[in-house]
Amino acid sequence: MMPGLEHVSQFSHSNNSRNQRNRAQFQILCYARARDYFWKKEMLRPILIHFAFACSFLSLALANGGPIDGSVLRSCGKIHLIQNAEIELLKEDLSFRIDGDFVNVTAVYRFFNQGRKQKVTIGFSALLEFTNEGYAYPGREMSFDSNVVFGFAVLDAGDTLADSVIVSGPELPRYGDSLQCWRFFTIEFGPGESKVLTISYSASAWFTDWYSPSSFLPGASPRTFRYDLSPAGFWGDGRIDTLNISVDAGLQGEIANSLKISGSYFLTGTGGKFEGHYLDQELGEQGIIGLEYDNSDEVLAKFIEERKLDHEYYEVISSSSELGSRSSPRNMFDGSGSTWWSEGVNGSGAGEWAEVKFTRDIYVGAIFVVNGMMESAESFAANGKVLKLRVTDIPLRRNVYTFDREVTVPTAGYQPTNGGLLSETAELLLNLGEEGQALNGIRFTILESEAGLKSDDTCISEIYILGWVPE
Ligand SMILES: [Ca+2]
Ligand SMILES: [Ca+2]
Repeated sequence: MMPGLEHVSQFSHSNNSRNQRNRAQFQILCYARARDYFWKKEMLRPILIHFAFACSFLSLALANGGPIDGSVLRSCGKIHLIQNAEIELLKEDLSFRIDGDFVNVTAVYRFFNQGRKQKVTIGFSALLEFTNEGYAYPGREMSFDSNVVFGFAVLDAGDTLADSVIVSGPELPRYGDSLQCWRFFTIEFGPGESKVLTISYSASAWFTDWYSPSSFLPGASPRTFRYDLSPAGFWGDGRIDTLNISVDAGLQGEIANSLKISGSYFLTGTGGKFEGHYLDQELGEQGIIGLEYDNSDEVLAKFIEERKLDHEYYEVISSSSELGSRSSPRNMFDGSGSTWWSEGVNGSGAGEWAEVKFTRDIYVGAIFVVNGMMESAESFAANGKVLKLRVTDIPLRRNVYTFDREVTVPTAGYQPTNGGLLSETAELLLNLGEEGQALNGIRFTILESEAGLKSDDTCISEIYILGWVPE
């Protein structure tokens, strides 16, 4: 169907020469071949308006470790462009909404054709790169319609435009190989016609998460996303009357608090929402807007939800005491921040314990805690929190343990979930490494506590036990 495609696919990026210069040559070569194909088919010359995110290379290398998750989206754009002097880009509203590992991009362009009736082909490009030999990230395939870039749509006055796709690169990509994908849309402009085009898609930020044998938990890297405005300078005289840029980092405190915006545009804002408004801009010189943020709590929360021990392995949950019927130790394992265990003796309850006995020996890899009464800021402040816990197995004889640790309990203060998972507010109590620890159950004994403003009863909202069941 596409004679140019086979031709292009024969080009294989050398494994041993993956420096920037060769990568650039590769892109230009592939583009030249695709462009020749388009020209031979007498399609109009494509104008590639934009869409670029070239992400900084993360060279994390942990001995005996390996990648567990990541994005192969390396960059987009940065290819040869053709000026169309007749069609002016009057206005661009560009917005980025960060959602976990993904950035949702919407660009609304207002064009004006001051020339003849004409068809214009607009191209969008994404460069994907394999960075880990023999390891295709699960669910993150190398393709334009994938978990890396998806939901791509171009609307012309409410109508979705049909597109054609070209993919070039080796059929079986290996470490350092690149895959270039293009999507082309053809738009018809009448003489003197104004047009509003809306382009939207979701793209994964660039990241590589790792594990190491010393940790049961994944190491989350920062997420980076880069977007190149300069190709939009190939419309008209390269200038734009109005440019609006917005970044929405969402209600997630973690992402909004860690977000760094780089580039030549200065965006201001609060509460996770940032904006910039600019007049009469030279787009070709504006280059890249970079976003960098941290969502490691979210990454950990996903891991907690995936690896938390199934309740079918909880035989008995009990405690030395509890404060009435609303403070059962079972409340520490129900996934709710509005339920808690509270010891039931006078004072802060030093020496009181709660335990979960397993139906069989379980390998425990990590334990997380949501300390205090996390129901609301008021109840958190009013009630006691634990400062130090003794974490043991269930003793078969009084005071004889095979596992025994004293742990200082991290307390990050009251953390609203903002509609997210309670596990995002959980703090790490114990990390027992890749090998884990075989246990018949776990007993949590209060050693020290901090009284609340209204009560000295010690409360724990939730405990997550992560591990696996031996064969
Ligand atoms: Ca609970
Ligand atoms: Ca008490």
